[in-house]
Amino acid sequence: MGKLKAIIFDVDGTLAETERDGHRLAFNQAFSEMGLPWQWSAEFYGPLLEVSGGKERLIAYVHQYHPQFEPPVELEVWAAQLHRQKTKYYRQLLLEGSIPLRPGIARLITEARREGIRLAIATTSILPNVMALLEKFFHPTIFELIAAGDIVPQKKPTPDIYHYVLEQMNLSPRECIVIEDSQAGVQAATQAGLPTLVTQNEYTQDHDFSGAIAVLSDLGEPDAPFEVIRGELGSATYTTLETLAFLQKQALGNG
Ligand code: XBP
Ligand code: MG
Repeated sequence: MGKLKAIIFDVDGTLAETERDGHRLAFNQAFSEMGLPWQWSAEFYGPLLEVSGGKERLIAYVHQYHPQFEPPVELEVWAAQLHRQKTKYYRQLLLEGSIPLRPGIARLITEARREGIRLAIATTSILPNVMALLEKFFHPTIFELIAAGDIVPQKKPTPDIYHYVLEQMNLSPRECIVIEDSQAGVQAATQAGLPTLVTQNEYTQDHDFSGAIAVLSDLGEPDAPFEVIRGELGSATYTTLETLAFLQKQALGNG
């Protein structure tokens, strides 16, 4: 036991910069459509990400910034309606092709497939949004399991989604590595006992990643090396399966 058998990927902020250029803009479009004068700037959106899940984030925003707001129906019902419109806009943005994959993602997934490593997704985004991204860039069947949104009762930072993936795929945490971009994601994965590599981004660079094995700027490419924020990566300058196995071994040694 301990050989690397599976990679579990977070989606938003990890596979692509979907938050700033996708979810945020889609919310703004939905606000306009509903005649609301609310618009989230890229800067304002950062702290809102502390709440995982689009519906949950919207409700938290209303409570904090518009406590007097009186929706025509119960707040949860109204938020679900607005979120459905937001989903429509988000999918459009992805299909238009304005959001690329982050460095190294496509290369690593190709290598993993070639070597028979099992692949899974663990995200708080709802399934239609995840599928829009996966369908654009991959054949979604390359992911053995896509665990998304409301499939578990509680979203990250609780470990529920990772427990679900391990159970469904009959894997031990020691056989996997997780790639995440946020503190909530690291907390969720590490509470499930999973070794976790972080590729941070502009929204998460100040997060506390203390449970992670290593923190990188991104996965890197042969001609565009990653920056090591924290961790022991040997002589690697971009992430390969060998790098992941090296990191996983470190995590098992410490665990
Ligand atoms: C990130 C999230 C999501 C998205 C919005 O998820 O917190 O809530 O911002 O998604 P992860 P929905 O990093 O786990 O992929 O609107 O689809 O809920
Ligand atoms: Mg994320």
